[in-house]
Amino acid sequence: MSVEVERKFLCSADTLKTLEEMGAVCVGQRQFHDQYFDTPVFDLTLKDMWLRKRKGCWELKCPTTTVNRTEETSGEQSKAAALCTRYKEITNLPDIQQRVKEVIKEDTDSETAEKISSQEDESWLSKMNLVCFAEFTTVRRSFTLEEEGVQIDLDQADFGYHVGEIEVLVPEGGDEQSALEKIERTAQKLGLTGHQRVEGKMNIYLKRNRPEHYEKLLSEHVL
Ligand code: V4E
Repeated sequence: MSVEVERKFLCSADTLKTLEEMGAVCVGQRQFHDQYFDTPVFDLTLKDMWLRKRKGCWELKCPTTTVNRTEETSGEQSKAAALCTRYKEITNLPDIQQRVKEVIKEDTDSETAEKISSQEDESWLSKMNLVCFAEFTTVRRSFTLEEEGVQIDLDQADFGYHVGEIEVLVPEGGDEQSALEKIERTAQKLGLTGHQRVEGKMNIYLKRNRPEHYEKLLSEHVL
């Protein structure tokens, strides 16, 4: 299970030119449709857990338990870290079902719980009371900056939001501080100056389409 360390940024008219000038290599363009699931009372997203189906595969993003080691972190470093998100990504379906079951266990009777891990069809969704709350299509152009080992994605969502992200995948137990430093150097090369977190596609989607869900996550400081 890897940890995805990521910083989002707003694209400008110069972004493509800057990527080329800094030696980023375009590794392709792809399109994918995401469907996100939660219970009607937001059990997963209130815990900052994001269950989605993308290209027929299930993925669960969960917060990491890693804490910043302040004695090793300067003020500038922690400011840079605050602009980044870190999530574990689980892609094995039985592990996803197990994790989800733990979170919503109060709502799941034991008979259902036993059956969950053997479900190969999608009936596990209704058994756990999971419904789709967001779906959208993204066109993504991806670039790599080989000397840093970072990926830069430029996303265009079908509801009219354009956002970039600098991403480093850290294997379990790997060096997250070094990932943050790579992201910071890449951000400087891209000329990013903002000191505020840039909103992701989901923030914008929920704000526009699911205001009640958005307000709840905002009031609980998830978003
Ligand atoms: C983690 C998360 C969500 C799940 C989607 O994550 P995101 O990285 O925004 O989507 P995407 O399509 O770029 O996924 P990838 O292809 O990189 O795996 S939805 C909301 N969150 C939480 C979150 C947050 N609190 N703040 C920011 C800036 N982003 C995400």
